[in-house]
Amino acid sequence: MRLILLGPPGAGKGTQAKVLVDTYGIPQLSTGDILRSAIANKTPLGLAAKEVMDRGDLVSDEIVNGIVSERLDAPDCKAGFVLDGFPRTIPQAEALDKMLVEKGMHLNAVVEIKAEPEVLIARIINRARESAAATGQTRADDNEEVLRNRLNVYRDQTAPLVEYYRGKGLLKTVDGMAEVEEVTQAIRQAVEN
Ligand code: B4P
Repeated sequence: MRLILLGPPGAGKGTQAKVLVDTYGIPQLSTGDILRSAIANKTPLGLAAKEVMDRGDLVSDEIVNGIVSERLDAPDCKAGFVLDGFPRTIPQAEALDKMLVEKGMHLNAVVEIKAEPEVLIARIINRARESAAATGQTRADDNEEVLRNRLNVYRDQTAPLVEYYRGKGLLKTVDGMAEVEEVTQAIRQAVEN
């Protein structure tokens, strides 16, 4: 099973990817998690990405494409994967198409998780509150001002991927505003049909 989860910030890509890992026994490839881990470890990649991510902008296609290409070569990706947060631009999608051909792989489905902006804002604010209460820390990009920029970036740079994948006959759309379990069921139904 080779899947892409597409959707605005807070739609539940990360939440659902973790469930799909257990359901299908495939790894989650989250570019957001990989970049945050590089920032935490203060690697050169992390130093380059931090300022961009803190503003809610996108890290360069070149950097992210390199990360994904390398990750797809790992043995655990042979049987499949769920891409969470990649691709996020048309050039990233085109680069992914090329990588998959070179690696002899193909996608089974691209799942768009849809949710309204008010719901997304409420979820992210809630995540920030819960994280602050539990650990005393929040993601630098989990505040309302940066989130509004992330939503604009999604509309301008990522939303065009919906038509890109519809054109390839791969697109499945699910309602991301339902309960987590219901969204999981909808995704399973969409990709298994
Ligand atoms: P990401 O890490 O991808 O994260 P995200 O946009 O916050 O979203 P996600 O949809 O995963 O939300 P989640 O499940 O956690 O990106 C962060 C940044 O990294 C980007 O802004 C960019 O700078 C950089 N980046 C990443 N990939 C890149 C790329 N390819 N190119 C360039 N830059 C890149 O859900 C959010 C909250 O909602 C959680 O608290 C969750 O519990 C809750 N929730 C989820 N589903 C719910 C439901 N059904 N009901 C109620 N609550 C729900």
